[in-house]
Amino acid sequence: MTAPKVQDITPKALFFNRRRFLQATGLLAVAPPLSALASNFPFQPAEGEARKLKLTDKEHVLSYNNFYELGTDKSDPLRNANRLKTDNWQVEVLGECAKPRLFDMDDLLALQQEERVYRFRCVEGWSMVVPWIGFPLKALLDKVEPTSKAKYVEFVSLLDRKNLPGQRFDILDWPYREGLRMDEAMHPLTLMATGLYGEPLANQNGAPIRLVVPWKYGFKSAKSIVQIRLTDQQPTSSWMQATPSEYGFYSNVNPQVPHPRWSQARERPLGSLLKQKTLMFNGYAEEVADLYRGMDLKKFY
Ligand SMILES: Nc1nc2c(c(=O)[nH]1)N[C@H]1C(S)=C(S)[C@@H](COP(=O)(O)O)O[C@H]1N2
Ligand SMILES: [Mo]
Repeated sequence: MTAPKVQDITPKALFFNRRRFLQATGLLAVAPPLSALASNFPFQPAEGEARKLKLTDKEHVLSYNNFYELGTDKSDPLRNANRLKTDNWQVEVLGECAKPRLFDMDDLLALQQEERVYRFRCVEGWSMVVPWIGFPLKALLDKVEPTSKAKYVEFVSLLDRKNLPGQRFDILDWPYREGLRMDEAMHPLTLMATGLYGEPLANQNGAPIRLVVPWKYGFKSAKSIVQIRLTDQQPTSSWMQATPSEYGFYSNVNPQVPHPRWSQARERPLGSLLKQKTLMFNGYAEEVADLYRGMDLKKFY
């Protein structure tokens, strides 16, 4: 399989424009509702510099995964993908906010979907470039009106011990939990992804909705999210709980701070035999360095 070219996504761009047209003319009310199962999956294609990054082959992104609920080998999530049940999915947003609420997938897909081509770096040393589709997390959080006490956001993935084979073992303290500081969560780069390569997310990539935080190690990008909690206390992620000396709260990509057991200076892009240098904040320093001004990044790893 080869990476899609701009011309391949043109029909979807047209569909998107049609939707915008319907919105502008007030005709959307009579258009069919959006659904993850719909054959049309409308989004605004990525533009600008990001489009110039060389995309990782879709085949790698769909078959080389970390999703411990579906097994710990890289090939397990694809093999066990049908064990993840995504019907009637809902995401509960609650905690420090004025309007806590349950969102179903139609609510979430109605938030304007756009394509974002991001670098993605796993803490284990491999990397990829993925054309995600989704919406900024900020668009969702704004809907629930966070209070002034909302300093952090906790993400909780699906708990389904009956169906998810990995949850029969205490590899991690299930369900998988991750967290961000409020300003990180509201940052325009922070995405709730619903698709990749022009299609709804495959189960092994965290269907039907996952987080993508491109300047942090991959494990921060929690998959198959069912709950988002606004809190006044820094949440403890599943990885922090399992191995606090190796995994901190921030987990920003930083080639100068080695993992206790290996260097983070270089990475291997999936599909390539050669390694390349890892960039500070995974190449997003210009956008995010200000969030950490004055912090000792060795201490806040
Ligand atoms: N719920 C959940 N989310 C998860 C994981 C997981 O095991 N469970 N693995 C993380 C890790 S370590 C990485 S590198 C990315 C991998 O995403 P991908 O398989 O879509 O490339 O998902 C992250 N999100
Ligand atoms: Mo990872």
